[in-house]
Amino acid sequence: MSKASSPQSYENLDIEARDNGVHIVKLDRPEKRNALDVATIEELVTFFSTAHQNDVRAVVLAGKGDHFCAGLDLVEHWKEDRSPDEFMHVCLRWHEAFNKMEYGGVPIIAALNGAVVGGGLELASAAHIRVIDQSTYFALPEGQRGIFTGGGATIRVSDMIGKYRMIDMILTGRVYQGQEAVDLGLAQYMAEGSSFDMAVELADKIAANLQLTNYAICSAISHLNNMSGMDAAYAEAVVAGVVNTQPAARERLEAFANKTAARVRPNS
Ligand code: 1HE
Repeated sequence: MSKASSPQSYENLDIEARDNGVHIVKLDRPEKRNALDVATIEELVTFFSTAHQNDVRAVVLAGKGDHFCAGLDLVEHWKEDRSPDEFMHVCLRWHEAFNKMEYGGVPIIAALNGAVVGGGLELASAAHIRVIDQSTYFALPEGQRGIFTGGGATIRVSDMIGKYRMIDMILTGRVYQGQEAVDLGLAQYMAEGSSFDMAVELADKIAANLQLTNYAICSAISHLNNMSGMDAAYAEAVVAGVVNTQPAARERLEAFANKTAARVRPNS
């Protein structure tokens, strides 16, 4: 078992390390529909801050029970009766966790079922790949609850579906699901069976890539997207300079040159 999955460190996450380096990370408060309280966010910060150095090769992020995540723990928030600066700091810890996910270099595949709402959608949107199934539905109920998004929906959800669709979701509570959700960009895959099984299949495939290549894909692309075109082109060349000359890539290039590597073919 890797350090990242040391059982005594986590109470709100259930973590299973598999032999190929894929880690299954499950939100573990199904009785509260995996609502994100302060303790869960801190565990996400810890896990994703150390995932790369702990040799985690890919993560399947899921929720226990019938719902991926019900968003902000509204009961905790209500009971704490937070001041503005206290809640600002709560949100900054969410950003810490979600930025570690998006920029941390470890591929994250979110296996989404049931409700993926409010902060649950913000969490899912920090993953690199989202897989849904027939049970999954997305919403931003903040408008109805008298609050606002604080975990990056204004950035990542509007990036996925466009600013005005995101505004509509939060203003009206509109729910998206099924193929429509995929077509809009809320997820890349719709599983015929369970989203979890499909996410594991994808993670196994991804974990077989070279780790430095995956690191660049799951870190550099997000950074490059924040830059001006000129700077991004320059930085991309620097990243490619490092990644495309890694010694481990030579074997794969040689296999291609020797015609033993698989060719790219259309889907049958
Ligand atoms: C919760 C939460 C929660 C459930 N915080 N405790 N998010 C929302 O507005 C979504 C609120 N939740 C729901 O709409 C529903 O709970 C679900 C659709 C997700 C699930 O429905 P259901 O019928 O299966 O469960 P339930 O009976 O509503 O809830 C079961 C328990 O989970 C119950 O606790 P119990 O102690 O009474 O058994 C609920 O209180 C608890 N629970 N959702 C706390 N969210 C950084 S800003 C981000 C802003 C947001 O995320 S806003 C979106 C908030």
